[in-house]
Amino acid sequence: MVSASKKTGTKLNKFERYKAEKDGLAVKDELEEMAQMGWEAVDETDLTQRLKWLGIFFRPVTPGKFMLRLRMPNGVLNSHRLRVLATIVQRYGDDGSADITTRQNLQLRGVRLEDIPDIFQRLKHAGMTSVQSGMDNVRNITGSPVAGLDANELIDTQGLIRKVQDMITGNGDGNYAFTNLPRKFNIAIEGGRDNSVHAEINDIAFVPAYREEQLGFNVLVGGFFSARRCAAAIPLDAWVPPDDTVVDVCRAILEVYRDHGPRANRQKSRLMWLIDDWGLDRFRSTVEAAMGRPLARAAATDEIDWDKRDHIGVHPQKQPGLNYVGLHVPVGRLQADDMVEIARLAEVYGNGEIRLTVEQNLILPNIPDSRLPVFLQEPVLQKFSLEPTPLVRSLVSCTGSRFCNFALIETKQRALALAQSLDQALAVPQPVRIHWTGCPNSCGQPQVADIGLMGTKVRKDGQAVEGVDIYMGGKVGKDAQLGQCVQKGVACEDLPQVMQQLLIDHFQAQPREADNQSQ
Ligand code: SRM
Ligand code: SF4
Repeated sequence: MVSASKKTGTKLNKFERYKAEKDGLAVKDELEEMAQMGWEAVDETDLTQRLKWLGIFFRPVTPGKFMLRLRMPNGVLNSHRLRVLATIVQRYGDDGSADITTRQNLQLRGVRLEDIPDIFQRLKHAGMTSVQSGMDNVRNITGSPVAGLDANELIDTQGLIRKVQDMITGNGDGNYAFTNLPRKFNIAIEGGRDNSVHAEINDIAFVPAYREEQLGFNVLVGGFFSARRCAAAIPLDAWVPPDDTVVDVCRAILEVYRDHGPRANRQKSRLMWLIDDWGLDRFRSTVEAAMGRPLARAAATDEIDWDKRDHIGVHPQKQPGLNYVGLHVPVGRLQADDMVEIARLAEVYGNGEIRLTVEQNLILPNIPDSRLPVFLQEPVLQKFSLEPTPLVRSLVSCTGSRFCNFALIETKQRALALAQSLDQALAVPQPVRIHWTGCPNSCGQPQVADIGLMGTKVRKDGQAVEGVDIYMGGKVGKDAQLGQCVQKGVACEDLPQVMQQLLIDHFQAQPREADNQSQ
């Protein structure tokens, strides 16, 4: 591997400098010591930056109470794992909780550094890892949450996604080959027809496509969101069969990005900036050289031809007599008791499996028809509904100011309260996907929403108050496209009226009073 400055021939920014001084992954060997000395005594760069290589995030908003970001390849977990995670957060009382993320992953809250060595032992015994889940690493790899269950699926991606994760993370122990990328990196592998993964917003995405009657994947590259620029992924003009070639392509692209990606300016370091600089032909041929063999040209069309589903409610599986049931988890937040209860439901009614979705909800698969009537009476379904109201149903929200120091506004609580009150005020004929994000980093993906709300500060009556920029026009599933900013600087306290009008004007919503009068 070449050093970062030699790779680019440019002056290193402060992130590149500290990575060059000591690789982030190296803190793995210092964890016991850090746990013993206490977080206040840990070197500042190790504390606030390098620990993220292990998925441990110092939260300036709640010092001493860390966030632990896991990896959940394809969003798949099971009751045993969920219980292990519940017992971890349980010990932190009111501070302990978990969030389902927009990359169908889990983040634990309230974690203390002194407990990390023990927590990591437990994760390892349960076959889980949090390694390389933050900073300049490859994030959780997403796939269809109904992989292996959906009768209309084309390719079951679960095995491939695990293999790609194992390649990148050294089977979960950490892999120095990919711990110093120029920036974060996202990979998605879609096996269904509805683009459940938002392929277009990933640095690499595989989407199903037939080439010469063989089923495989077309490859897209360079999609990303950042405060400075948002770009949809573009075709690499490559097709791969659904086998180890997928792993090889990921490895080759990561090597090319690692060795040649721009590192001078963090705002211009994502993969698309390299592709812009080189042009697609040079990028593609360098990837081929890294693979040591040519790539097949892309199939003319892909098989993404469905609108996106949200998976909420009861759905028959391809296995006769079995169903998957999507539970709505309001803004993705789970308490320890919820996690224990969900693990119990998965075992009593299903086969112990649990899936997570990029809409921050969860799915319990493999529930036989015969057990459905009793399952549907379970009290916890009052909280995690199978029939949420239309605006609550499709709500997504990033972490916001409660835990994230980048946040310009509080998101999750506000998002839920507003959706609930709008659902009461309006009859909305179909779900409207509303995504909240607390700052321009776009973790809550406002650009894929029907209505996206991005946190900002606005001036109202001479005061700086919390507000949003409004995005509209995001289309998901077939012919996905990114939404655009349509209105800037709306104060949050004015949002109920503004949103009400948008829903009436663009989504056929009717005020409930009028609704009642017409009956
Ligand atoms: Fe994100 C940074 C949360 C998905 C773009 N993101 C952060 C940090 C780590 C900032 C920090 O240190 O506080 C946030 C942690 C807050 C916390 O305590 O939870 C954070 N991002 C999240 C999550 C949890 C949002 C959620 O509530 O679901 C998502 C975790 C996914 C996961 O499991 O790994 C999350 N972040 C995303 C996405 C969406 C996606 O991947 O589909 C994006 C936009 C897509 C992309 O990256 O291209 C996203 N996050 C960012 C960025 C801007 C990246 C850039 O190139 O500029 C940052 C800031 C950065 O990296 O400098 C960021
Ligand atoms: Fe934090 Fe901003 Fe990401 Fe929300 S969008 S989690 S506020 S970095």
